[in-house]
Amino acid sequence: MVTAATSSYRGRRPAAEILMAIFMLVLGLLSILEQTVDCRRAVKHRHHWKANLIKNYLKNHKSLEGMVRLVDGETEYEGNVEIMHLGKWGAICDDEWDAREGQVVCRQLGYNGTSRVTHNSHFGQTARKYWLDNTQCGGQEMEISECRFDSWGENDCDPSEAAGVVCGSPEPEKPKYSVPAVTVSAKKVIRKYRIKDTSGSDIELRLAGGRTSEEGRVEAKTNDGWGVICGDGFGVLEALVVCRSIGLGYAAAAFQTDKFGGLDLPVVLSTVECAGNESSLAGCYHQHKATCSTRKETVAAVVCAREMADLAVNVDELIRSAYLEDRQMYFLQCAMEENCLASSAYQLRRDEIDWHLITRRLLRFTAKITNVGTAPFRPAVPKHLWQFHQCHMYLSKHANTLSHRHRVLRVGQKPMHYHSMEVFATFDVLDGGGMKVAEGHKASFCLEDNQCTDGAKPAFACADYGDQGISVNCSDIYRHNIDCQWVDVTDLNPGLYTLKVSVNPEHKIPEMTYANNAAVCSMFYSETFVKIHDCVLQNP
Ligand SMILES: *[C@@H]1O[C@H](CO)[C@@H](O)[C@H](O)[C@H]1NC(C)=O
Ligand SMILES: *[C@@H]1O[C@H](CO)[C@@H](O)[C@H](O)[C@H]1NC(C)=O
Ligand SMILES: *[C@@H]1O[C@H](CO)[C@@H](O)[C@H](O)[C@H]1NC(C)=O
Ligand SMILES: [Ca+2]
Ligand SMILES: [Ca+2]
Ligand SMILES: [Ca+2]
Repeated sequence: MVTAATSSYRGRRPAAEILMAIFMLVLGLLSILEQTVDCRRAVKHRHHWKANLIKNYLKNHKSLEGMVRLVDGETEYEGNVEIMHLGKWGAICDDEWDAREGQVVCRQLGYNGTSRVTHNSHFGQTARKYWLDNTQCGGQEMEISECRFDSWGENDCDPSEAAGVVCGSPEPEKPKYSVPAVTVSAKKVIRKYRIKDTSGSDIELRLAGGRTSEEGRVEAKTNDGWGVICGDGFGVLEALVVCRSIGLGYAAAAFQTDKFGGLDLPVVLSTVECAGNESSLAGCYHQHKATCSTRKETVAAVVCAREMADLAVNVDELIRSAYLEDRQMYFLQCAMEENCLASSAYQLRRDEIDWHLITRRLLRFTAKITNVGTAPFRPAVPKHLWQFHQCHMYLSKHANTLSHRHRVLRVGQKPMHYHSMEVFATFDVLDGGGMKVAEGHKASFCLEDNQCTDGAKPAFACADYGDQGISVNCSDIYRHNIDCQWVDVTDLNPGLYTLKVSVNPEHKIPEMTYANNAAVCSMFYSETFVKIHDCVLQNP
């Protein structure tokens, strides 16, 4: 039987901060001792000694503060990202970790662009505390610490959520490390191999070590015989392919763990990466050499289920409802607290005295999200961990801000973590080259049945702390007039763009398929109006 328990990382002070406090306390005690014990000593000398100590401490801190490095990669251009804060290295959580963050990290390291960003502890589980979570860069920052993020150390992530990057090789004119030219060009190739090309197209799979036949560690039979899959990078998309290919339906959970045993078995596949729609694991990618690079070794494990939720974005509602609104920043202050405006708005608030009189241009639309699956969609959040956001108290719908959630599944003695979903939907505007030029950020949400069809009865309602979720054949509707239900397009020039509305974009909550989770539409934007048309559904 599976029982749920909870824990929250909120309110825990960073150890380094405590050390700093102790350091200051000791300094204070020293100065009191000095004053009482050694009265005749030269006052000047004493002050000099103390000032130097503090000055050096701060100087050392300053030069290292915000520094980044890549760890556990095969080359120096790749790895999990770690950042220095208060004299201590920490990891970065993969929530909202995407191309822009990768770009900033690689630039900060002096490398030539990002090849890709990685999630789910692709380069191994981290043993470090997370310094950053929910990072949001504009892309032009020189250092990742200049981007917006939850405050230092505040996070809801477990060790299997480390963020990583694969950077391009250093620019020839200013190489940061002296690497032989031959090596540099060789390292530019991203090593990605289809499993069927290297380990055979007939990968047999089975589950073992679970309490039911629907759960357990994943065992695979390749040319090397039966063995386990290394846990590095293993997530919901990979679990979905595993459950599908052994005929057990859909993935209800993916784990990087040793709770189902298997550490004594040979590793036959590692760093497996799927798109989620493959019919067999053979269609997925992996690292050619099957090794677990991790300090803490884990194997891939899954829980499968026959019935599953499946969210889909309603395209007609999107096309029908889109319009532009110009709004003064005075009225957008709550929205700013929730990171719902573009970076330039925050810059204005810093730099301009009359910032609250400046208007922003918002592309507003209604997002209707329907559950077309066979099981209710539930955010993995127990009710008592919901946070109540003061700014949103006046709204009848969306009264709760759901963030900092943590759900723990207990197997045997030790807890295992379900990933939480902080971002329910994302709204992006892309230019002709596929570059993100504007984005909406929807951290605050409340899931409920606003409209049901095919005889389904609404079961979820947010009012009065009701249960949250979306029932089968019901839709959750975010109307165009709700706070943050927009993309801030102030910085956009008139022209042709692509609007992309994605739901459950980071695959944090299991679904039947993610192929219907993003509506990708053409967008015509002029000085005075916007037209959304020709939408297709695809992967987020
Ligand atoms: C750096 O990136 C630019 C643009 O992407 C490319 O033209 C150039 O060849 C790259 N340099 C190296 C050394 O990879
Ligand atoms: C899976 O989805 C990708 C796009 O995300 C697509 O290119 C590919 O053809 C799909 N594969 C299958 C087997 O449907
Ligand atoms: C949902 O709608 C489909 C299609 O109309 C129907 O077959 C199914 O029974 C409905 N399920 C529920 C739970 O209402
Ligand atoms: Ca981000
Ligand atoms: Ca987070
Ligand atoms: Ca879906």
